[in-house]
Amino acid sequence: MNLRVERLREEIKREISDILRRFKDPRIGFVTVTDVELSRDLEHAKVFVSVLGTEEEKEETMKTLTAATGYVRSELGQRIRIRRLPELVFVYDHAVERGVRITQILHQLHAQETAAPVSRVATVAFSGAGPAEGSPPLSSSSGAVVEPDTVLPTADWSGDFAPPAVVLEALRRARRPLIACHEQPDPDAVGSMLALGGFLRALGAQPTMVCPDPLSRSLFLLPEAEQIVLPAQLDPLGPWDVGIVVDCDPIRTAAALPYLQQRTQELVNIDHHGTNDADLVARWVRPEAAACGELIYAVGRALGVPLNPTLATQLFAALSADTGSFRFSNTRPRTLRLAAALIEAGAPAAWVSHVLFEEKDWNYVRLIGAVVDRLQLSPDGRVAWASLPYDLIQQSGVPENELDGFVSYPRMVGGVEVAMLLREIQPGTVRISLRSHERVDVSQLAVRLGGGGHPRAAGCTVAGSLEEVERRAVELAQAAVNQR
Ligand SMILES: [Mn+2]
Repeated sequence: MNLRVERLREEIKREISDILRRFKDPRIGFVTVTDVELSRDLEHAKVFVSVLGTEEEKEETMKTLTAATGYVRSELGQRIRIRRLPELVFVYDHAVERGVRITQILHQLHAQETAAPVSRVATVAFSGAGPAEGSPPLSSSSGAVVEPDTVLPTADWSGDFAPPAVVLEALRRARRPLIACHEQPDPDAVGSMLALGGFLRALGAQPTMVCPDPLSRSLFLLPEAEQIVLPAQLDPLGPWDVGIVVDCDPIRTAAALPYLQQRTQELVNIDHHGTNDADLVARWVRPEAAACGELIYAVGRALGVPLNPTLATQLFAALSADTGSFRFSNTRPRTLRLAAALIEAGAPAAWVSHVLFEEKDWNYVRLIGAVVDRLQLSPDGRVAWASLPYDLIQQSGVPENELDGFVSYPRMVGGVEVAMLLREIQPGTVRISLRSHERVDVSQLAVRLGGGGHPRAAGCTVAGSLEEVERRAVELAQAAVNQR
């Protein structure tokens, strides 16, 4: 991190501490700002806080802080001279609490004058002998109870996915891996990238994670997301040995691809898109996987790395996003078993669902109105779409990387087989999100338009005016529906 950013981070931390100290709201308990993390584009800042008090007091304080975010930011704006102040988000710092708890356990042990060593919490291995489901929580011989949220059942439920040896060998060899995902990242891409980075770090590697586009606010909230860099920030961080592409064809990392090709000795590709036909030696593509995160989990397991709440949260976000919160047809029994295991390992399911899928900002909710207003339906009622012109998107204030979700409105219409959201991301360039209900393979539609994806969810970016591209996409979709 450069000096200017480091200084800004320190300044934000100091000023927010001071603003909170002067805060006279009785619902705010004893708050300490423990850390501040800035996103690489300086658009967002995570403000980590710890709160002294009961669970209820902590919860109340966090709610109040969240409600006061706008006020704190405007106060901050008066104290810090910067062209654009990052958006703030308050995050409860569990790490501090865990640290306190470990200290307490150590104190207890000391008081008992026990010489038995305490193993650090959060290290229950994936495989090998572990507690059977339903067994009592792990406890050390001295009686210190290991946090129950770190226990992972070791039933052999993910046996369907075994990474090929060539992939595992490349990952084990990697000392300085460079991990990349696709443009317009989604939670599966980011969660997969972060978890893989965590697994490799546990093996002693120093991974760099790069995303071609900035993260949305909700993605930035995922643990460790602040470590992800933009392609323009890569140079001083190299060199690397192994390049790893997750959740996409290497071509889809367009902006980062030259780095991967030029600066790494070998390329590994882990993906679940059926349209991924990259010609690589170390390639593992399993379209049956609901999310790339499912494959990354299998990688971690095969590498023998212990799971912890951070990894579980990243993987849960991946799984949850690509299954539409476990509602889409790719939700299989094994998907839910993996989700259950991740929750047991510490993934906060309700929080992930809330920040990733429910909570939207004011501009976003207002744009829903415009999207619904622009819904169109084919005469036979099987194709529904909405087209968003460039000016509308600009005026809405909603970042392009958050628009994909609006495809759920045409998809909602009963009887519709193919749903599309078209948006003009630049004059003359249209991005399309495609969804199908149960028969049409929209990944094939996307391929014909120069994109790719899954049978039920795909996307592409097409050159042309919004009207032209709309006409072509609707024609293709209608033809695909008629064929069935
Ligand atoms: Mn995916």
